[in-house]
Amino acid sequence: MRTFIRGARVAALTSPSIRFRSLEERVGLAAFTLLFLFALLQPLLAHEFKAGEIMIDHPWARATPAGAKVAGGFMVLKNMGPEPDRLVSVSSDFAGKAEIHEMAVDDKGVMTMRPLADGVDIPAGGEVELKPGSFHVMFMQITRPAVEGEKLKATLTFEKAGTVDVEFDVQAMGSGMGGHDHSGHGSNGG
Ligand SMILES: [Cu+2]
Repeated sequence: MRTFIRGARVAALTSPSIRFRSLEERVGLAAFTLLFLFALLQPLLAHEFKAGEIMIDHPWARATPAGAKVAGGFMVLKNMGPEPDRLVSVSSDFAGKAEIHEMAVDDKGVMTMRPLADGVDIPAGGEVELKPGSFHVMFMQITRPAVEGEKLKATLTFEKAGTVDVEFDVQAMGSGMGGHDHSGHGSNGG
């Protein structure tokens, strides 16, 4: 502690701009600045979770309008291991049920989506991105809107890596690319 304070005094003497600030003030200011920056950058910061060899990178869901019955969930799944794995199911208190969907353009050029009963493959040493217009988690039978800024707790189950609790950051409705519109799901809940 002694050395630290002596060091701080030297710094104070050699740096005119901070001469009149106490150590406490400066530490407080630094902490405040960091907190402020963190709050500012938070929506952009990736967050990640891990299950065995699988890294789950930045799960996020799109905010939904009032009355919506479904919400899309997205993330990047990275497989650090030598064996292929697979995301087989998702569950969340937020949704009556959740499915893993694939969105693709069929041979008539129409965008369609279908549930993947076996889930989605994550190749050994590779990754798969769940993103708007492609693979996604479909939260169905939701009873309230997903509000921008909140975190939705969910549980992912992998064939080999097992289950892991994650949080989906809810981001603005316009997030992501493309116009993946789930309104067609709403009437029949799936
Ligand atoms: Cu879908």
